[in-house]
This record gives sequence, C-alpha cells and structure tokens, in this order.
Amino acid sequence: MENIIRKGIAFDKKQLKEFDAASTKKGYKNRSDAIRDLIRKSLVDEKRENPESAMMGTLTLVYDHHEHNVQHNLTHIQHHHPGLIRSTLHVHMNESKCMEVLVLEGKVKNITGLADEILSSQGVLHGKLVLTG
Ligand code: NI
Repeated sequence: MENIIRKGIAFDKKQLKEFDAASTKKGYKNRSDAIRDLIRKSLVDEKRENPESAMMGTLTLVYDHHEHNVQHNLTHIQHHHPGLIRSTLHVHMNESKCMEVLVLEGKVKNITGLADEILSSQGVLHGKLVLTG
C-alpha cells in the first residue's frame, strides 16, 4: 500500500479512550479506519461549503398529491433542470402521500438552489437534501 503513510499524532488520553470506545461501538475494527473515515467526512464537509464544488446529492421529499397542482409544479421545476437530475424515484406511500427521491449532480450552488425551489413549493410537506462527493 504505497499510498499509505504512517504519522505519529498526539492525543488527549481521555479523549482517545472515549473515541476508541465509540468507534468500537460503531463497528470499527481499528482506530486507523475510524480516523480515516473522520478525515474523509471532514473533506466532504469542506467541499459542501464551497458553492462551486462539483458534488452529487439526493433530495428526498414528501408531498400530498391531493394538493392542487403540486405534481404539475414539481414536474415543471424538474423539467427546467434536466442537467442536474440524474435519476428520480417515486413511491406512493399511502392514499395521499407520495415520496420522491431525486439523484442530483452538479455544482453545490445549483443543487442547493434546485432543492430550495422544490422544498419551498406549495404542497411539499417536508424533505431533506444530502450532499456527497
Ligand atoms: Ni404517488
């Protein structure tokens, strides 16, 4: 594994003990794996803060299809951003609620702009955007 380098890092004894216990509880087999995942998470968080970063995301939303025009409006919005939307999934949750999951790819500012537009549409009950990359 030539891309791996070893470094000595100083830790607070008590914090390291707590970190190891939490990591073990989560299923990590060793401390290095847990720390590497933390670093990856930190780098993705950093990327998320830059509006120009290229990322992928999922937008999950729930709406009431009885609400006047909601499906028409959501379809209209989505057709205006074909380059951002890679895939969509629609699930009929019950007699009134629908769930949609949109897989998005593009600049952070464009993904969040589209997510804000969709989530603020009338009839959308709630939703959440998750960015990754
Ligand atoms: Ni439905």
